[in-house]
Amino acid sequence: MILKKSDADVFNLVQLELKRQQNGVELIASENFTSIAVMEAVGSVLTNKYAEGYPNRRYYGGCEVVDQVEQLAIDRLKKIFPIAYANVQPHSGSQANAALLFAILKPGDAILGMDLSMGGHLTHGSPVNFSGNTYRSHFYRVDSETGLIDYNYVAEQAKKIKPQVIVCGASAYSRDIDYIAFRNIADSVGAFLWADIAHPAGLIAKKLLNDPFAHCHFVTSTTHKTLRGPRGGIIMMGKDFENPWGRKDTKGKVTMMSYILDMAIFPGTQGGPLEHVIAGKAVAFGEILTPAFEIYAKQIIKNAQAMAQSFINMGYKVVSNGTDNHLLLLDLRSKQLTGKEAEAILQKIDITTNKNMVPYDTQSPFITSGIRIGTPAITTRGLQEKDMPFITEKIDQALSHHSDDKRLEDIKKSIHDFMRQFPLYPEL
Ligand code: DSN
Repeated sequence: MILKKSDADVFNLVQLELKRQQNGVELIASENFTSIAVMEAVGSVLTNKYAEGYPNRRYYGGCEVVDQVEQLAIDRLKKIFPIAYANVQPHSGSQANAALLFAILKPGDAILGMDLSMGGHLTHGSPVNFSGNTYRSHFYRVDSETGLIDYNYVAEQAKKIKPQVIVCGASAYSRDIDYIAFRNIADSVGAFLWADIAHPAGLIAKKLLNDPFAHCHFVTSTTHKTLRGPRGGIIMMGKDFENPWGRKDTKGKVTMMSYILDMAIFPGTQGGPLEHVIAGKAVAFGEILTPAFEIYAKQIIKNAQAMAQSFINMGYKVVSNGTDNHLLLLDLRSKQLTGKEAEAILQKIDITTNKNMVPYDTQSPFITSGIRIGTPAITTRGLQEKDMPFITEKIDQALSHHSDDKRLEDIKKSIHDFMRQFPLYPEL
């Protein structure tokens, strides 16, 4: 309550956002509700500390406590995933990806990633992002009928382009990824294989999806999506290995990739690590190591599958006809609505989604023909499969009667009543 007295403006805005999160249905696939313990760590005195460098090799004095914080985060992450190396300093997923590319490519080298319009991510080579500006980017696609990654096309493109790195991982792909197929393709052209697991990391943590670590040279992730931690990024390797370019350290010894990656984060692309956020990551990683998180992760998938089925039963087109993970993509072309319109209509009933391109979309990224829907946040609130039809029916009612403001208002009230059964942050 100190904030309330010292800065009523900011305090009131925080309260408004709390109410928004409590009243509504959060279906943005990349969002979640982190625990109060995580938020306490992020809001702690650790924010005051500079700690450029790494545990026990810093450029500042007074790091004896933050060294332990950062080491704890690394050690816990190594218990979650089968990894030999972890860097917990990236400020975000994009920073993690930027540092990785900075470490392994030279400007002008080629990347082969999933097209943004097919579900890929900006940092996987989009021309409007550093990854597409600095490197030569090429893209693979999904099959127009099945909505699944077209692995034959990936292989053809790889042969043609001879990329230095192939990226697997997406921000709007509802199916599991065949890392073995990707590794075979990467090996056939001598490319590194990088998995960006930002979206499904929490499901991979509990072995509910294929394991990327055994097959990919590098794995990056955010920490705030299905991992349910604070906003941030991480870089990992299943196995460390000697850098193939023969780069040497200051003593003339050929360095391992772990050294190259560490250097790419600091001093390569970041300054002081956010030790308060790293403490939040450590707390979240501790939560992931509990049996309760396994139940949570399984429920995320059950909810997404129940939701996809419910939409299909109501006549909606779900890309790839379902989901293996935490998200689904609704193709609204048969409903004569754009993604932009649908997002705005659902906002009126306090259901938050985001407009998203669907494969082979003819609309621009700002308009789109679909919406992306994810279940990590509503699952944190305690919703289960039996609750999914309530949500999907409200979405259908709103989209079908979007010009009827009175009806939208009634739907919104029923949503607020429904969500009161699933309290969020009652302590706040
Ligand atoms: N912006 C994130 C998402 O919504 O998927 C990815 O960075």
